[in-house]
Amino acid sequence: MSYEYAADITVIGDVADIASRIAGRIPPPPKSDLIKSLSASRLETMTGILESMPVDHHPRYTNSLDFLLQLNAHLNEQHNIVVDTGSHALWVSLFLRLRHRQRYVVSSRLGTMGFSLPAAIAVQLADPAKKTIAICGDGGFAMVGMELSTAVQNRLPVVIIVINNGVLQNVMAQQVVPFGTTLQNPDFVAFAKAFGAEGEVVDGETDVVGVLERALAHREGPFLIDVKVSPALLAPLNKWEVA
Ligand SMILES: Cc1ncc(C[n+]2csc(CCOP(=O)(O)OP(=O)(O)O)c2C)c(N)n1
Ligand SMILES: [Mg+2]
Repeated sequence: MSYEYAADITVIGDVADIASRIAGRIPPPPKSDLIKSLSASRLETMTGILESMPVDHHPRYTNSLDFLLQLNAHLNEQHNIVVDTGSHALWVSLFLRLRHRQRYVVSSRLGTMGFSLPAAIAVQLADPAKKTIAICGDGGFAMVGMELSTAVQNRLPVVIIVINNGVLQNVMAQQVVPFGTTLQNPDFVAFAKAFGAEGEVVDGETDVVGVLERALAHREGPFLIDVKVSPALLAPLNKWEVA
């Protein structure tokens, strides 16, 4: 409460309960010029991103946008989604389409790297009828990868999507001279298999749909997808931060 800004009125309780009680008392906000300009600038930004995306596909890499567009087509109301912290989270917040009232769990302003795998384990335990999808960076996954052990022991069918760009990109993009932000990663699929989980790589030559179908159909335990992304592909908002 009042973590960053002092609140005039503080209400503590269940969000659904509070929101439903005050919903009828608040007049709908006027479509102010500010809101209109924000939606216009969002559209402009997204169009700019789409137009600037490289169209030639690199055999070693896919890109976050291509992958998310395919993922969108496979997610439905049977999936809960957990997102980590880093530039991959910017791609997700812009391009993952939530159309089915899926639960979407983030650490939000806390910005906790390594959040998504343990959180996905908790969500999977709390809502076992659905499948939990964790989306994380290679840096964040490396912080908590040992948690795969818990997921395997409990046969939790979580899907862990590691957006693997070989860098701590969210930090690197803000450095004038890159320092301490490149990662020498293990083979994440071999790592997952060492725990008894399943795993597959997605690069520029992979049949992404095939991998997604196998991952989403897998019921016996965790399935890790190692999505190889170029370290040079900047996330959409980084350019604003360094400007
Ligand atoms: C526990 C923790 N340590 C450090 C940070 C600062 N931080 C924010 S994003 C980031 C890099 C994330 O790298 P990665 O997980 O590979 O995601 P990418 O930005 O490459 O998509 C860092 C170090 C943080 N948010 N949380
Ligand atoms: Mg990374």
